[in-house]
Amino acid sequence: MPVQESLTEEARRILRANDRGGFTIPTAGLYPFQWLWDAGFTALGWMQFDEGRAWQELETLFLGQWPNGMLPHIVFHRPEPTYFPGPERWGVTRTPPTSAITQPPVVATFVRWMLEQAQNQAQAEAKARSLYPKMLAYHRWFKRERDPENTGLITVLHPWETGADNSPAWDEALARVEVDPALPPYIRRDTAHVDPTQRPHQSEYDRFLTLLEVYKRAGFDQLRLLRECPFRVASLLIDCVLHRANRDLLWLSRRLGFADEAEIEGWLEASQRGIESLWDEEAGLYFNRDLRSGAAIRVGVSASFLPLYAGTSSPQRALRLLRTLEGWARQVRYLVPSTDPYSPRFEPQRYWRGPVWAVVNYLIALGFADYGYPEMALRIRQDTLKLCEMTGFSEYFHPLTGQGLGGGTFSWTAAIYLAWGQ
Ligand code: 2M8
Repeated sequence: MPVQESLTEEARRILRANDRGGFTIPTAGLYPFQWLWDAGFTALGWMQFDEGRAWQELETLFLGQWPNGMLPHIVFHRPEPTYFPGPERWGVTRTPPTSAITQPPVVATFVRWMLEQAQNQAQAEAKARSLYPKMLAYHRWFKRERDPENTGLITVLHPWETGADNSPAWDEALARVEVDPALPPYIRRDTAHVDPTQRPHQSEYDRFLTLLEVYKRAGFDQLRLLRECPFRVASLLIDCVLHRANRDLLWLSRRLGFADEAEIEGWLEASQRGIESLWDEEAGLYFNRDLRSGAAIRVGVSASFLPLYAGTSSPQRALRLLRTLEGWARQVRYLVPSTDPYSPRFEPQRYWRGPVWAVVNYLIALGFADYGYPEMALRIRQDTLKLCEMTGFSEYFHPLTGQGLGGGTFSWTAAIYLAWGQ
């Protein structure tokens, strides 16, 4: 399916309109700052028509990196009143202000791709070389502060870190977070921009905000939070994206002449083991894990297919995943719904509980292509492009009707259209 010229132009226009001078906001009003994994996808979009601007997106993102290596999920480059919680509520006294949690670490993988596809190789190599130590510090932080016992799985401390904020996978773990009776009052901003039926419930927001108070009380001490934080899960989105990012960091280390191979290979051995321990033979899927109870979270989500993107699956497991997704395809019109459409928790229009996300589709399709299933990869690509063509560059889409949901003129959706159209 060829992409439409006019829509390619429209997608570029969206990135330009959302450009705030060196960083791209996801969409005006609803998300007026720079988000970590959005910046990664957006850089891929910029790469298709302005390479210098693409590299700048990542350089700007790393301005928010903490001295301990952590790359925060939001960088508040400049004040904006339309989003909550902003920098005051996070209470991180750094310049630029940031949040205190991370997000799926897509960057090293995308830097590799950008280097591979750059027209301007000299620029790309110089940029990749200067980003490399920062990415290494970030990945070391994951290992040191979120998997100090080398279990092979990263401990995630907030649903926001997974990128899939209100996924049904987090329901029980989040329900165990007791809402802080002294939670400072707050006014949500998201529901002023988007129909509340497409956003998380208030009970979830109270817990999201309670977790911020927990971090502040712990002085953001990660090792202490690993013991004390009431929300602790292993997330396929984080573990699979990090595994692939470490493969690509290893590639970059060799390509650019750094000498970190042994260290990165050690991480990969552990995460290979960790991710494969999340397989469920009966369901034919990978499940997230509740790290407080140790139990599998037995609800299928789009991230359940990401071990293909990570590259940790065996061919047998890959085939089971294919069959599972073929089953889902009989229930919905557009792939890939963010929650198993057979699950009673499937809600086709509520944020991460059912709708289709172009960025996740991109990763899943790559995984199927890598494992020798180009038809499924093509189907996912075609569905994604069709959704954009039918209803525009929305934040997410209804898997049955194709209706565009959430915020409009959305950077990462436009970026995927550009990256996938080439
Ligand atoms: C959503 O998350 C933010 C919090 O980080 C929010 O709802 O306020 C998620 O979809 C996340 O994955 C995404 O990065 C962010 C910006 O697009 O929005």
